[in-house]
Amino acid sequence: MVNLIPAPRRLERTGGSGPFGGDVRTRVDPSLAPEAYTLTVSAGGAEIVGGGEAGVFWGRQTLRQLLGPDAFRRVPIGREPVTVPYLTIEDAPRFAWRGFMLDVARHFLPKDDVLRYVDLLAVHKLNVLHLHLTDDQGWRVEIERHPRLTEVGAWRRRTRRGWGEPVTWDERPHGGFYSKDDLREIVAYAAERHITVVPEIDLPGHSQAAIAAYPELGNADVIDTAALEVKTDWGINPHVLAPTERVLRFYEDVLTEVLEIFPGTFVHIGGDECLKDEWRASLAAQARIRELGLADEDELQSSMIRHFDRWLADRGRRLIGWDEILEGGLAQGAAVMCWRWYTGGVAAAKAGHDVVMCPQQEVYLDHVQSGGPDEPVPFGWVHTLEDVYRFEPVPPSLAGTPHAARVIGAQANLWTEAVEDRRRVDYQAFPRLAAFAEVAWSELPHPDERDFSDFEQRMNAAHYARLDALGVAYRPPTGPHP
Ligand code: TNX
Repeated sequence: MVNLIPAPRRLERTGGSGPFGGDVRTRVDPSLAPEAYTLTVSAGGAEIVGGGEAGVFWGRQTLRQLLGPDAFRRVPIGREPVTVPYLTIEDAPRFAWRGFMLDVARHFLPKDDVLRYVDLLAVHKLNVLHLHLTDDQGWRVEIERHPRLTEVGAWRRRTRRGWGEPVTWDERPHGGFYSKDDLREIVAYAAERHITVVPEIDLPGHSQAAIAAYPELGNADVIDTAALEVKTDWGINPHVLAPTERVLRFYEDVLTEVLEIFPGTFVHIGGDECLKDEWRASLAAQARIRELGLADEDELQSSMIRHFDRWLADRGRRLIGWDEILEGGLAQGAAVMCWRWYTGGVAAAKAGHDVVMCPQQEVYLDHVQSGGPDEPVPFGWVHTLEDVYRFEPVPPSLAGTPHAARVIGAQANLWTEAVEDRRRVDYQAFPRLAAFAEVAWSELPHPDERDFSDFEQRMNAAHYARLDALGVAYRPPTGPHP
């Protein structure tokens, strides 16, 4: 049986099957789209023709799935030869941006675990790894010009366990960070697999770890910023960056070093959940509003985002941010990552901005995957495997209009407030990331017409066995494991 995930665009069985001797011929045919490929398996071996090296690589991933679950082990375990079905596949992705966001700020994930996720994305033909590198609870990227960001900002005293009640605390300090070379290694490893790593430096909210390291970054005329520590619990935080020139310069330093590590086009500057109360109370912030001739605090945030939009554009890069960057006016070349339902993404697409859809109502992998009492991370709305399979990145208000092309892709986000280690990451990510990958890659029909039982059958017949061979601690289809 051929149980591919994600499903290819066109598959034709050419009759019969036979032992596979490992003979794979590859070539590039630039008349195909760069990520498109054709794969032919016959008695003469396998041939992969890719539009570019990326297409060849995705073709190899498909062939690997045809070789059976043991092809996903680190070394052969001697069950050769494998029998492969003879067939022709023509395949190409629906979306250019097929992303997965890993929040390594709330809980630090060691470098090896990140590299392993790069491999898991490649298996599923996902091509963007968005690393959420900074937040209130931790700063995870070494910045040589401002060493306290990691000396102080990468460590917190203790951690509030989970979300909601009951409140328990882990009294052990938690932390860690990636050296610049660690991140260069992750970027290079991903590039070998045709995956782009998008760094996120979240500002002006979600920045308490930076303020704890450098109190002058905060609103020191409103609160005692020197008393702030790296935040030890979760939620939306009133303590945000000061909207001053000095802070802009500091973050230019940070981004200069970030650009040295990450060669990709897009740089994510966050922009989400910035409470404006401190700015309302701050004489410095109010003076800045007057100086710049702005109407209000929303425009003040927008002026910061516009500043970095221009700054990045001058360096040949593009800004992407959470959909709050629409408030107070969106910077010219900015792309929007839409997490609050589809609303901001639709508005941005209609205004001619590129959009990545990742609504929290659909594809937040930190949310529970059943309504049962035993889910180990009891947070958020229920997103079952089937719910994720029925996620449609292009909402009805854009479908069939010229603006639909502005939706350059989709992303599944895994926040880690309550996700403490790689085992939990696996549990929350899988199997739902496999369903997401099919949504992002395959041309699926309207959500109501999607054949979830066919997807489920491919999962049960083949894909769980692949995940087993890969050592993924997924949520079993029979229900939660502790
Ligand atoms: C909202 S999504 C956040 C994150 C939280 C997440 C929890 C977004 C841009 N901000 O800071 O971790 O909800 O689901």
